[in-house]
Amino acid sequence: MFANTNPGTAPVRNDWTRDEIAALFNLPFTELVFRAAEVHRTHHRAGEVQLCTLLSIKTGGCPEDCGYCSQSVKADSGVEATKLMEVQSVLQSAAQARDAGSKRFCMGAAWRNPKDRDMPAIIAMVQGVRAMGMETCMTLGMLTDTQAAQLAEAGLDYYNHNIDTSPERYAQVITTRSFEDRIDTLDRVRAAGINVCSGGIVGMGETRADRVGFVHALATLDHHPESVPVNALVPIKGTVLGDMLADTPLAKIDDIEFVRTVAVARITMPLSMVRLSAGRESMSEATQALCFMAGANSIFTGDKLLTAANAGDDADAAMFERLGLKPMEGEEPLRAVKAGTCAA
Ligand code: SAM
Ligand code: DTB
Ligand code: SF4
Repeated sequence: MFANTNPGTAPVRNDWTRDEIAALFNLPFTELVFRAAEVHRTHHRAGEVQLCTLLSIKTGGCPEDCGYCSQSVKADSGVEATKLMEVQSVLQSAAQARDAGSKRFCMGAAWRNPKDRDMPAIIAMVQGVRAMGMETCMTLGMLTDTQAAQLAEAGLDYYNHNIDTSPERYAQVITTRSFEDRIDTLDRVRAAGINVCSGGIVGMGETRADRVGFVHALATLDHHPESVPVNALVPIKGTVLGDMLADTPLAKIDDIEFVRTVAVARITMPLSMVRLSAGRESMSEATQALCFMAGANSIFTGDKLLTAANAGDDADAAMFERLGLKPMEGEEPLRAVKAGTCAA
């Protein structure tokens, strides 16, 4: 499988086997990061990282039981449930994000699925944020075909819907929906012509084989997600997984294994944006630097994610300065084609 040593002419593959992905994970660390960096440089401007901002437009009270999430009604996390924000307040936050240098605005709602009565406000948010010149992303739970079409019509750039972990482990993390439900929504989003954003969480006490299965599930989709967030679990007190990690600290994933996951995502999905998402607040700059070397090219800025703390703009500006990184102006600049052979 490694016969083609020129990543510039390597085809974008959707036929990865689990053995091949496991072999990537098993490479000596520096070799793995080197290969990922080669792929990264071939398809992206490696010194640039996209700045994105997250906003929770509807927080808490979610009927789903995702074991990592502070917003589930099953979690005793102290997060209070709110109503859907007013469109104007969302647009105000978006304008602040744009003024702070963000190029992408991601809006998240703690829903199993949006209700049809919510759609006019959601559509107005997408249109308003787009009109500010930022890329838009929404994550609202499961969608019907009609809702996906409405979001496409509104001009939504990306829909985020994570597979979160391997198909085998899914039911241990979430019981109120299935892995297949997740794939069905991704198919609807794709069919509606919206870019797909799908990734997951590393560090939930899963095995290496689960991380292989997680990347495999994404890298064997007919079209790779254009955007792949890799979150490090933020252990939140009162959630099943947050409490489990507090009791068994040895289950915490080590930084090198996290970087390996980023690198394998980069190699197997060469054209995708790989987003270093949640968990940076407790990550050293050295680990983040390794993630950027291994192909991550997006971060969430600001001091809050949806409910959890984030690194903060000052810390990020200082890190960019120290590492010589530049904020990305336009997205995916070297991406020539979306599928098929990519001779960059
Ligand atoms: N309700 C929608 C859904 O589940 O698709 C959207 C919001 S949900 C909070 C978006 C994603 O955030 C989840 O799929 C998960 O990957 C990530 N996430 C949530 N809580 C997290 C945590 N404590 N640590 C890391 N990632 C987390
Ligand atoms: C994603 O994969 N990570 C973001 C975004 N998509 C919506 C969310 C991270 C949430 C972290 C936990 C919290 O803030 O509650
Ligand atoms: Fe609800 Fe999304 Fe949190 Fe799951 S991850 S509990 S669906 S908000």
